Amino acid sequence: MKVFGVCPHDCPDTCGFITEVVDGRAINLTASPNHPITQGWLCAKVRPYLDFVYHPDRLKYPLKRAGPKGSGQFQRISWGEAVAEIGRRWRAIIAEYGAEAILPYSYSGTLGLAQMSVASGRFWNRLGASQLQRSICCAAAETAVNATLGVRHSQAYHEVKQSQLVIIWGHNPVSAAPHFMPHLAEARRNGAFVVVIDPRQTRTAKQADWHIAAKPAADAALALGMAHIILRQGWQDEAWLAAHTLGWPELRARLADYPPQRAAAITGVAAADIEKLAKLYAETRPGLIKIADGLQRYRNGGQTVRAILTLPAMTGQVGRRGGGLAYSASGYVQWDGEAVHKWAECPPPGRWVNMNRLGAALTGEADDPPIQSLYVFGANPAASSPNTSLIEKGLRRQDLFTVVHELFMTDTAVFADIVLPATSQLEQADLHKAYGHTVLAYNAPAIPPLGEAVSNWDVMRLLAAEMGFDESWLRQTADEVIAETLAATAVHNPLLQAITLADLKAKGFIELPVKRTPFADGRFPTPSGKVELFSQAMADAGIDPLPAYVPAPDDGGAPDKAQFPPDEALNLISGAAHHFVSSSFANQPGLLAREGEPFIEIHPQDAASRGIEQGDWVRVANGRGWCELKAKVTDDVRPGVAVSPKGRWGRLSGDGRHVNHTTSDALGDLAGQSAFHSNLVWIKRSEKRKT
Ligand SMILES: Nc1nc2c(c(=O)[nH]1)N[C@H]1C(S)=C(S)[C@@H](COP(=O)(O)OP(=O)(O)OC[C@H]3O[C@@H](n4cnc5c(=O)[nH]c(N)nc54)[C@H](O)[C@@H]3O)O[C@H]1N2
Ligand SMILES: Nc1nc2c(c(=O)[nH]1)N[C@H]1C(S)=C(S)[C@@H](COP(=O)(O)OP(=O)(O)OC[C@H]3O[C@@H](n4cnc5c(=O)[nH]c(N)nc54)[C@H](O)[C@@H]3O)O[C@H]1N2
Ligand code: SF4
Ligand SMILES: [Mo]
Repeated sequence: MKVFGVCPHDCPDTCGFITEVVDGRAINLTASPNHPITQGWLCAKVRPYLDFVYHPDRLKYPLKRAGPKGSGQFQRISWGEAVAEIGRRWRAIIAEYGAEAILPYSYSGTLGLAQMSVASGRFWNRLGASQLQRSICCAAAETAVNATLGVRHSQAYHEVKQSQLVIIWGHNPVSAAPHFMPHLAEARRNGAFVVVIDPRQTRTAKQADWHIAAKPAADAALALGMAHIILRQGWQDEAWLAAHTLGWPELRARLADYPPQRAAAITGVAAADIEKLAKLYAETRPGLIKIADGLQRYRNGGQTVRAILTLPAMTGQVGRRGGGLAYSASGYVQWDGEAVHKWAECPPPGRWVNMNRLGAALTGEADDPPIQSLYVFGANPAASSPNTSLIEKGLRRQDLFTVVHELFMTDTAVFADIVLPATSQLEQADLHKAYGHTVLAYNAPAIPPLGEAVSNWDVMRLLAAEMGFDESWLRQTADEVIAETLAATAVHNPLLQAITLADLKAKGFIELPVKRTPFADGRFPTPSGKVELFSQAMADAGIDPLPAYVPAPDDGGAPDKAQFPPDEALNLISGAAHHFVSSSFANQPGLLAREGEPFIEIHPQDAASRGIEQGDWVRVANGRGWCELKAKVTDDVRPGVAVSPKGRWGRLSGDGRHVNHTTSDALGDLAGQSAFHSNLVWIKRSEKRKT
């Protein structure tokens, strides 16, 4: 038997795959040959997917804690016992503190409609739990793009072949969006010039015609410096600006603040190079600027994205084939909010907890009421969320009742009072839209659940029954949830109007009939109907309505200075690892072997001044915490910058720690965005660990 499936992981490519099943066991998993994005190949992470599904460490039964929190001592219990215990504890918490003392925490283990979106919505609203502000990844960029263009629409990957210039700005598609790369290669063969702007010489930068290693968090100054030059030279498209933008006169005045010398001082890019880049961008049409989310994980990330958007607007390239901005396609389909959350039937009581502040929230910041129970699924905050030391402190609280629903005994699950076993994508049904493209795809269950694993949505149904909730929308199967949401969304979204669940099941995937070039009609769903260079909505919210460069400080402070050499701090960037997806897969032996030991890249100058040699174990520390990593001395990073990819599990590292013990839980400038890379660290050779 062959079964159509969809990769559920947090990746814009949302690939199609086919599982071959014999006697209830998956024996082969291959790329969908005719999926328009996947085109017959899977990335290095998901090719060995059956090793992940059948990993001997898969959790197969519910567990109850049988030792101190975090000790990893558990005993097996039945599902009946687990659900009854959760109900008993929650009823007591609700009686004493109210349901808002319960916090659900989920994010990107799967991106499916039923198993993530609806499983994070309906039951929790019915319960009246605290709302989670889901801002760990892309909140600032989404808010910035929506405020400026009105919606997140992007051309298809293959349309890059129309571009003569491609600026990949703070994005590493070789690792993070691999199916874009063959199209970029073809664009280059057609003569396109490719620029990568990144403080690190990434795998993507190594393939570019020009790599510009700007300082971290300085991109707004680079973009506004380029805009200043374009204006000075009169290269802007005044007619387009007059017809299609709001706030050009105000922005024009603002650009006086960004002469090339100032932009050069902020960015560390020579003024001559900024001049050259501005000229290249203004003269090479069409020119595509492709961004993702890495470059906005700073305290100034929202303004950074607003500043970059001035460039396609000034040159009149928004809506031009092969030009404009490629960010995200997530705006084409927004699942009907009512079907997902049932907000009208169960209005949320109103307390929001920012997911980036989990440690702070658990240790007192959320005090009305205090959080007495945490329910984690599809997320691994003790590995992936910022300021892990504080999260661990919260998870150790004796009076916190923690439930973790997982496939593996993660850094988070090890702190749970109750662990519930989760199905993998091969064992559950779901519907997937993508944030990188517009193919909608259905994932059919291919094999029965391993052991007693249960899917996220099916656990919500069990918990609803335990809590005595009898709404029909808490009893539906995943397929019924999908059919209802699809139909409710189609009422207001013409792209879905002809599509049914039956079609999706029969075909596996359906390409949505989107227009080839976004904004080609010159219409923007902003309040003014124009590209909002000036945003009144932002002004009303007390935010600078014009793009600006604002510094992105880290006030986390230094570690005990007496123990560290007196050098300057380095700015530590912790973006995507090539062989993991966040912390997912970072326990797979084959992928761990390919990624190598947990490392930190530092520039030879910075290594020399600290007496650090190639391969030394180093201690990386600041006021929030520390971890030990192996030094890779390399000029792939600029002086003053260090790089250590995200995703490692403390449980699998010699020191029990990882890079998020150092990262900041301060919030960015828009929408409560995470600021992982606004992270100053001090580094010295490890006294304990030798190579
Ligand atoms: N292999 C792999 N793929 C992934 C993921 C993964 O963990 N591994 N994660 C997935 C997720 S959750 C997401 S959100 C996406 C993210 O996709 P991307 O945004 O492409 O990934 P990142 O590596 O976070 O960031 C991209 C680049 O931004 C650079 N950068 C950091 N700071 C700055 C800066 O100040 N200026 C500029 N110009 N560049 C900067 C980093 O060095 C990095 O190379 O990828 C998804 N895909
Ligand atoms: N230092 C640093 N940290 C970062 C970032 C960074 O740039 N730097 N980027 C951040 C970003 S962009 C993101 S999106 C977050 C992601 O952070 P998270 O959303 O926490 O993602 P993961 O760490 O991959 O953890 C997902 C967990 O879900 C589990 N899982 C998978 N499928 C299912 C399922 O169907 N059901 C259940 N119950 N569990 C499932 C997996 O086993 C895995 O343990 O990480 C952030 N962390
Ligand atoms: S992680 Fe991305 S590239 Fe790899 S199979 Fe999944 S969707 Fe495709
Ligand atoms: Mo993300």
